[in-house]
Amino acid sequence: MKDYKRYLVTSALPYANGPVHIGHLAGVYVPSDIYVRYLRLRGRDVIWVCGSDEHGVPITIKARNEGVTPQDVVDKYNDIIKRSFEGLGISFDIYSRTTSREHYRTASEFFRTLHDKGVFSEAVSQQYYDEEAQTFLADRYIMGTCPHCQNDRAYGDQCEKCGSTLNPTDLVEPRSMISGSKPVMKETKHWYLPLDKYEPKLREWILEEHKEWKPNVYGQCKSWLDLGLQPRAVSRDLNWGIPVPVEGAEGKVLYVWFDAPIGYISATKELTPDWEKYWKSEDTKMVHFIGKDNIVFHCIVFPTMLMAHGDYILPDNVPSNEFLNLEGDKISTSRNWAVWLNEYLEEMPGKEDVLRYVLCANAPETKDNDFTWKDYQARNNNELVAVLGNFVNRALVLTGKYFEGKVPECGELNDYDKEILGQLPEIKASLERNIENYHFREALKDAMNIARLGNKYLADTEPWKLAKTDMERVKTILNVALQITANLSIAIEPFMPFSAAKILNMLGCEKFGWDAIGSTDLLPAGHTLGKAELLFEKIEDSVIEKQLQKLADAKAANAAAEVKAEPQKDEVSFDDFGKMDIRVSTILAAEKVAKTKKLLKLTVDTGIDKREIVSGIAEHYSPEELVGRQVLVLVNLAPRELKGILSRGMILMAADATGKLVLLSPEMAVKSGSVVG
Ligand code: B3M
Ligand code: ZN
Repeated sequence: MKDYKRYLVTSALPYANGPVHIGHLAGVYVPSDIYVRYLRLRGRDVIWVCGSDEHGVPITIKARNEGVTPQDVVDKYNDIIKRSFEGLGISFDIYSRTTSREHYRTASEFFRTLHDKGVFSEAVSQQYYDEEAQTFLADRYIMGTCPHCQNDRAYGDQCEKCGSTLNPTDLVEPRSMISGSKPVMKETKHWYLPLDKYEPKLREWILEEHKEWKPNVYGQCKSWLDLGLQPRAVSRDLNWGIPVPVEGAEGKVLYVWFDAPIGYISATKELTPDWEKYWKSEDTKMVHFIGKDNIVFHCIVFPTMLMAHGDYILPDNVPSNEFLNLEGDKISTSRNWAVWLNEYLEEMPGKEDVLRYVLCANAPETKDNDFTWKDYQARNNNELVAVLGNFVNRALVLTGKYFEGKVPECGELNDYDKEILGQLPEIKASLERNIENYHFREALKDAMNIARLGNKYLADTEPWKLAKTDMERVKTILNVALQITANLSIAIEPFMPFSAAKILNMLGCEKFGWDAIGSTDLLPAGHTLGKAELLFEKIEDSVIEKQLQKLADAKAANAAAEVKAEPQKDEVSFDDFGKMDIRVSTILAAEKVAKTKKLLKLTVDTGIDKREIVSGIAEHYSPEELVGRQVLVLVNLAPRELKGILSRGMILMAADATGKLVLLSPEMAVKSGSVVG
């Protein structure tokens, strides 16, 4: 085992084109925060870098769709992501961003170094070009018909309907998503990282020297290596990104997956002037925390870049997690099928540690796993409230009750006391083994076992019964229970820092160091405790139902979006249309029609006259919200008798494919009777 002097921990840079969700947290950020908090507690020399990944095609597409610039998009989401990480206690030493000046400088220099060493091969290839928009088209900007399933909205790199991976040239009738025109093939030059040349070195480094890597990571690397590596383009024809810093590269930028990992280096430079000892000394342990879709970039591509550069160390481990699903379905940003961290923090205030706990306890460490709100509620109520919160609360409340909140003297420990306290060192050793090996689910169980130990101790010794007969014994029991509580405050800190801080507050003491776990004299007799408070509260069904309703609404919105608009009706002549007399009108009164669910009787000022119109909108609008509104009325529709009411005209509505009805109103108030044409 190498004797490392320091640690360099990185976490995948989240794309700044949307908030982070529980999948990102379970896969990457909660595990890495646990690991770094533990290293800090042990007094290790550790730095932890992260930041927003702000280039790439998805950001430019989001910008186009929202009619803003890519910089606007990344500024918005970099801020949302950064603040939400802080809100959950994800304690990076620096959270930077890849549009920073330092990153542009560092990434450009890195590319230039490899270029000047002759590492890259250059090649000319044919790529789709939009002559109207005067730009090459990234795969995501090309749409056409999928050759496999005939989906006419397949992208140049993937068909989202049948999941096929595509090349733009596979598409039938390709069209540019920028101008809608038919793209043409045009020559373009790019620089290629020769992964194939580094295959033997990678094979030796991974398959021989890192057999200890997680099977899901090791296996994926082996498959990639066994398939044979190909040169990979590290530049793109895009106008958003870091310009390729060599002559003849106008209009070309660094491929986002070339620039992003260098973001770890530039963030370190921004963090400390000693950055080189972390990145260039063999006695630094570098660990990359990522999700499984980033394995090839962190185990094959970025290490090749570092090897080719020559000055840098390679990662000691890349403990990637698998994916977290949500209520049995894949988390999807585009379908809004996610629990967004920024929304969670707003809607569930004070429950940061509940989410951290559940995402760690359910982490997809070796296989995909599922997050359900029912499980979230159960773990909170049955584990956090009933085990952890209950033990701490009893230790504090009983001490308050019998000893005015001061730590009682500890008498002679009996064999049972010693047996209970004797389990702490083993729990500490198991915690260390599990965290050092990235088994955070198991490590969390170890930490919770200290609370279980405390509950068992109180249940077996029943100090509340002894209080009538043997107060000296009660003193010893509660002193032991408080020492266990102090141990707990250390062990849970990496996992639930907010609760650890509350426990220290209740104990009235400062943070202990990691090695204090196992000590039975952390709280001296006579020490005054702080005020007892509940660590966790029971989560009621109504809270969960609200979250489940949010997901149901997202599903319904997706269903609506999927449903195609009705086909166009037969053509009509201009004269046909001219026969219809549509007027802006104002609703003066509205009431439900008795014995019907759908009908409202409206009294309408058409500007010509005041009349009654029966309309089938009772399930979409209440009478109150209609009075005073301006609507469009077809006034020369033949009158009809409905439920005994003579209805003279029709209120025009828009109905979407799911049957939802909305009123049509002029964009500003106009005189009733204004003609619509
Ligand atoms: N932006 C995250 C992702 O693929 C990607 C990570 C970059 S780490 C250098 O979702
Ligand atoms: Zn398809």
